[in-house]
Amino acid sequence: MSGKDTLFSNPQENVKSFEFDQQVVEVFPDMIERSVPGYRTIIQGIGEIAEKFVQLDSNIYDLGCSLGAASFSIRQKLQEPSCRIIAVDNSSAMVERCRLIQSGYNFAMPIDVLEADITKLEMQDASMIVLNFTLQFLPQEKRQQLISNIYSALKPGGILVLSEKLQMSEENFDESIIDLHHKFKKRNGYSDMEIAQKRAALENVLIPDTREQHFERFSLAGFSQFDTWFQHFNFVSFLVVK
Ligand code: GEK
Repeated sequence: MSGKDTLFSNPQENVKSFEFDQQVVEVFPDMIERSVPGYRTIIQGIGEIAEKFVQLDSNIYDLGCSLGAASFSIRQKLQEPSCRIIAVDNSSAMVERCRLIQSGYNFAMPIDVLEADITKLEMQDASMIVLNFTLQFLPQEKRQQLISNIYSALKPGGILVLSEKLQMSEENFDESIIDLHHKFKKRNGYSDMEIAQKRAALENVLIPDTREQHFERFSLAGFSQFDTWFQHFNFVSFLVVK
């Protein structure tokens, strides 16, 4: 059903800003797998983390769900009919395909796929909230409010899993890690031109924060327990407990 990502394989005179549109939906699984180091491990880990932390009679939110890979992993590990997964994305193309994919499986745990802006979403009674490579696409000034909303929506002992591309605090070090990431993409079949054009398309669209910025946001929201559970180059996932 999904194809190979060749979206940036031809030279473009003016590279347009990246959007999660129908073209991206068609190649999304290949794109994310070849671009994000550790993506598959993180998706699997999200299921394993759910098994440990999800509470009975609670909601699980997958914010910026794309095609629902994280929701799918949770549902595979946790067949709990008293819980409900709410998968949310504001791209109608993503939501439509996500609904199609998820409807093909018959799991005990119900899933609602919503087309909505996660910065305006009302959440409650949650024991797990996933932001898997989504926060980095929000305007920076909206990020604290979302993390604080997540804190309020979580039950005591509930968790946030936040995966992000990181910016290293020190400039030279950041450049070295970015170079390692680009070599990772090259090994996965992307050409130098594809890597450069994708980088240009993501400029001002994907804005990474430093680890310190993330930790400060968690503290400001009220969280006192958080740490990195996964990192590969500048791609990281944090486990944050209320
Ligand atoms: C995965 N989590 O495969 N409201 C709702 N959705 C949004 C918003 C917003 N304000 N802004 C961006 N998105 C997925 C991968 S992709 C990451 C997440 C990537 C959505 C956007 O439409 C896209 O589907 C998703 O966030 C980011 O586990 O492609 O690098």
